[in-house]
Amino acid sequence: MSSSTVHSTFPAGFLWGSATAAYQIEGAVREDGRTPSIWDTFSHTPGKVLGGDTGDVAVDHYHRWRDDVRLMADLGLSAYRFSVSWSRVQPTGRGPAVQRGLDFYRALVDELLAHGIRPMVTLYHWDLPQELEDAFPSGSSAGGGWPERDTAYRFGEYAGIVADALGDRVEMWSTLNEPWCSAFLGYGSGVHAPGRADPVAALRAAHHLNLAHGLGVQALRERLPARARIGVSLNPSAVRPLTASAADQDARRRIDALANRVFTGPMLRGVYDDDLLADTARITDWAFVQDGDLRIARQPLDFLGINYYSPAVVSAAEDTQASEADGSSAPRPDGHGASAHSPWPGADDHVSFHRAPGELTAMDWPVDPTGLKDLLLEYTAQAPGVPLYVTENGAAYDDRPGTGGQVHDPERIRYLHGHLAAVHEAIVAGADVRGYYLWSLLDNFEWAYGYSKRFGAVHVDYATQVRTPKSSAHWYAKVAASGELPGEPATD
Ligand code: GBH
Repeated sequence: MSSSTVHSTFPAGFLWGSATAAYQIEGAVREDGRTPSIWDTFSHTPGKVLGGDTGDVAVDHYHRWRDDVRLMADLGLSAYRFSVSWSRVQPTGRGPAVQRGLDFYRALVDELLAHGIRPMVTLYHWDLPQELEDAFPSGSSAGGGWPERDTAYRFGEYAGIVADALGDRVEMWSTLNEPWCSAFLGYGSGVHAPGRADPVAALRAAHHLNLAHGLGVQALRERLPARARIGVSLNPSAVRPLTASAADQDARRRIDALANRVFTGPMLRGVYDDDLLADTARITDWAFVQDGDLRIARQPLDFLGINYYSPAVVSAAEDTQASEADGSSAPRPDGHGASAHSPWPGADDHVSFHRAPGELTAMDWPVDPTGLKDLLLEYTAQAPGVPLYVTENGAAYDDRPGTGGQVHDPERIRYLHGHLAAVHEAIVAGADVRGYYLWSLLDNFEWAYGYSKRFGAVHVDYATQVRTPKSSAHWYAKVAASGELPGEPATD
């Protein structure tokens, strides 16, 4: 590739940020009127999270937010993406807001702005108030939550509450983080909260998340000043066929429908594609989609957020023996490979998953930045004129402090370098990418993996809560300060 003297210069004004999510960092789960979310319940259910870890304390950000903002300022970051805990600001998921909950986020935002850091608020990063999951609006015996239409309307109201509280000081708003995970890991495979495993519930959840997104955008538009920028963060799958055969290409098409177009269809085009409806026809007739829903889901967007970690490789279904042989069917808590239940309604008889080539991170996710470039160019074509942000990208490695206390993480520097180079290549090829949010600012509660996986640019000693920027944080700070990516990662 390029020699170390060649630098890639990012556009002026490009945002250099980091990202977090409420349940992964805040802790203080019983303070100031907060009530349990589905992740509190799930993490306290034995066997659901590795090591029995919970977000009860997490990295204590609810008390250490001032220090954490200082950390970002010291690193010279210009942007920060965080999520609001719904059950902290509207504990039952309906009715009046709790002022102390809102005050926390107002103070956080003011501190960010005082340090010249632009906040992006994500309204929903997977932590539904438990009371909404327990509500049975249509008399369903399985439970409420996202499979129920009412939840989408509750989200619209909640969006209005947060907009009223923060709209005078926050410009960038994202409705949902990765609705695929909420729907298909939460209600399909059950490896995420609320841990239900029901393919129909997963598809209903996907639809009601699309509806919630639309209602949320409407609520924000009604309240926010014209300068506000409203979007959504998706985790599109960079899905590739194993071979060029027609059968493998059809497997790719199926997963593209279930991973990507199930959200971008309604949100960008106001439709569920015919092939998605046909592929899932044996499971549901989609009667839960009511007249007008797709018009609501399709709202003009000011940006699209792309979260990317790793590509996926699929083929036409093989016999089980073959897929076991390449390790692709080992049970994993993130939806990769076969779990007891599938996150791919209707696709299992048709599709096999394979590990993409490349070095593996501590999640066993292959490192392949070309997937990010491909997605940025694909969504440039799919949403012409809509600016893109990489709202999450990063990697887990087994980081430990050395004898001097420093945390040396050259693998993460290489990962970030490769992916930032891919972003730059996409920009050169015509993608309008306006910023990059590293996942994550801090080591934190990595969902079903608990505290066993460290994604932070800043190391956290969970026993003492001491924060130590890793070498990748210092490296990223230099890139952010100069707006230039060196030709080689320079990991020492
Ligand atoms: C993000 O999820 C989350 O937004 C963030 O909270 C989390 O901490 C971070 O990433 C790291 O995990 O196509 O079946 O093979 C990303 C979760 C990881 C879910 C890859 C889909 C592949 C599923 N995604 N996974 S599959």
